Amino acid sequence: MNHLDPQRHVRGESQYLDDVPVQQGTLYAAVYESPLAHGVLKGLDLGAARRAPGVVRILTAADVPGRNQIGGIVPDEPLLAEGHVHFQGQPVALVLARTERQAHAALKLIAADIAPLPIITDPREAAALGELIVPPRTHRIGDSGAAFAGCAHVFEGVAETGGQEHLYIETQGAYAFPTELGGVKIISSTQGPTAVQRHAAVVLGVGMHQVEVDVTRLGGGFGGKEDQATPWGCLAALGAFLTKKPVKLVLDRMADMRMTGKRHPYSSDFKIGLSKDLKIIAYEVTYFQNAGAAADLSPAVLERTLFHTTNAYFIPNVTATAHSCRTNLPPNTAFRGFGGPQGMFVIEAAITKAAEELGVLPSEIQRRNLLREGDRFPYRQPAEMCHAEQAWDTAAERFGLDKLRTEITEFNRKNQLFKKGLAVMPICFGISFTKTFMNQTRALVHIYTDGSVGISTGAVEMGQGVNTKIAQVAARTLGISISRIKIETTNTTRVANTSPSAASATADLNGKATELACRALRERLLRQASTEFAVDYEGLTIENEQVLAAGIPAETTWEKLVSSAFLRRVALTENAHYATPGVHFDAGTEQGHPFAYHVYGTALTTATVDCLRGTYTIDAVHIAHDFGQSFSPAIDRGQVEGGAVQGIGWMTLEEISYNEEGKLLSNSLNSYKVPDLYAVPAVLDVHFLDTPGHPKAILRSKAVGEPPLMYGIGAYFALRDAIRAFRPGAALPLVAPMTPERVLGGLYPEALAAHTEETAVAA
Ligand code: LUZ
Ligand code: MOS
Repeated sequence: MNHLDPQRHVRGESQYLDDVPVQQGTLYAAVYESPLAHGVLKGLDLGAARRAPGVVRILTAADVPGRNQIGGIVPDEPLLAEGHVHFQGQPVALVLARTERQAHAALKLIAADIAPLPIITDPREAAALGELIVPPRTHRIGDSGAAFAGCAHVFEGVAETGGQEHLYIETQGAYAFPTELGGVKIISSTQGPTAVQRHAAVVLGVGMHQVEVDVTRLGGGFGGKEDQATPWGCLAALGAFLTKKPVKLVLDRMADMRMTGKRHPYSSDFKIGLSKDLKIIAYEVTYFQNAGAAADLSPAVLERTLFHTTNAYFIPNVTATAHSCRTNLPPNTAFRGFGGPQGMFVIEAAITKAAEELGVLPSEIQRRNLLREGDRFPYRQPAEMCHAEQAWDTAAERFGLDKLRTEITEFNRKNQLFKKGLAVMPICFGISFTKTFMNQTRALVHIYTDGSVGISTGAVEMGQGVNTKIAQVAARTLGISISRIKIETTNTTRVANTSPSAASATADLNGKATELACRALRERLLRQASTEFAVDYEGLTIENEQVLAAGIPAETTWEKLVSSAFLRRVALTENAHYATPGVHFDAGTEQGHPFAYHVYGTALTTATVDCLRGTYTIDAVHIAHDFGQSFSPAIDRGQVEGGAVQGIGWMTLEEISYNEEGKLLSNSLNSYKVPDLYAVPAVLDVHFLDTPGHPKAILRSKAVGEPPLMYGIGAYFALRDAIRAFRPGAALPLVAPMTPERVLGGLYPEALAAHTEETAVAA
């Protein structure tokens, strides 16, 4: 089964937000952003902009009829700035004009009077000043303090990871229409239609039933539209509500990069203790998350960091404390992995540091400490149907870990100016929203009288192929061809109170709801047939659109079954509710069973560094991945390949840079590098592990969205390994991304230090 969409994409037939035919009278919106990262907003001069050609109206916080508040977890985020500004790029005013060009031209005529306040961009500095978004949280198992005393080896260090720009190909935007009873309909490029609906209702001061949100598909999300599609949806809705005209708001690329939050950078302290035989006995870690200027999803991201503190390892004594630190940057947000990758980088950094100090291979420590069946995570859930060792051993054998290592050693012995490196990256990722209540959804299935089927769920298609998977689930369950099935737009009036399409759980949740609805319909149709033909219900099935059983006429097709059921007034619509069973978590004790299951895998990464230039290639990534029983192997393979490359980008090329004023320097694709065709490893091997899947995964096919991103962490450590082949024994900082500059600094620390000094003197 191939993804249903790509042919339409390539022909230009797929409808994105910007392809929606424009209605007559549409006004175009543009956002006036705070030019300063922190200050008191004393005044706003809108006079000249109001008089500019085409400008119809300019909206500020004072125009909000309901509450000027879009904070989700913490109500700390105004839709439009009020009293203070907290980051550069914060929306302050909305210009509505007859054309997009006129709206943007008017922005230049607006002046804000802002009394500057001190700017914080560093999370540790924020923490020292008590600027925390929520109180710190600690996950604890065993007694790490006491355990260190009994350790043969103890190492400490600092690890840092940078942000990451989502770079969805379709930028943020929304198109809102006034509706007749004083409500709005919003076409939104969002992963969370209900989030847009809920916040728009608050902002407009109306009930949620007055706000309809509709999503056809997104040109990428990656977490960037889980929460941060909301401001643009609400702003367009506000414009439409107040002017009674359709309002369209689409961010251009640079505005999107400036105004939206990114993956959270983290700075962390770690301490790791090992026994003589390299068992990890104790681990302590303190995370400082750079949350930006408002909570957004940061507390949930922080929580997932804690859940992934020990990655795929069993550690009996752990103390992990996490701080969400308020800084004057755009609020950072969900990004594929959702804090998990940040936590996993630190344990890998700790293991690598320990290995380097002890003169052993990191893989010796890694392999010896992998999770086994029944081992408890620090949050007490046991590892069940655990494939950590199987994934590692399969990768090692199938892809020849020992041989790779020998080849690399041999290469490095023969070459002075090029060095190769290798890293093994095991992953373990928990599947479910960590907020238990979010693990629910619904599917609404209509069978039409001609036998065609329309399905609505809470799932948003963003390129990940969820619509294809849902159609497959329905086709299998009903016994019909996939060509009869249409997956409808995601719409809040058809399926209400949905969670965002996120947490890798979308196909599981919405697939299960679809399966339940289709089972109920199939049962109803077959009961009807059993009555009609006086045959035993138990013996009936539908296969290839044929109703099969002794005593059933051969011409009893799906279409006949449906039309005769309709004539006998059998309901052809079903609405099913699915809530993941067995998940729970107590944030008070920090214990429970938050995940339906875990996904495992192992990647072997090799890289070559040009030791004159600091440039490098990631040569090969060999992955053994736990898909369970994949029923869409083409889609699933694509998710693993794309995830791995996105992870490599985060760990190597992609460097978000703000200056001390909180101004984004990496503000375009000239200054922000993402993996392109040339950065993709020449070899990207994905092996499907032979695992049974999990009953809580849809048709036992495991969630595949986020876990593979963390294979990219291997690229960082492979590069580090290559640098240390050039400079044996080098003590390198554990700071990501490993850009060519950092590689050069690792190869020639004295030269780089001298150069930095010279530049400083020259400046
Ligand atoms: N979103 C969320 C997520 O709200 N909760 C989660 O646990 C999560 N995990 C991954 C990605 N998005
Ligand atoms: Mo996501 S980080 O699952 O929106």
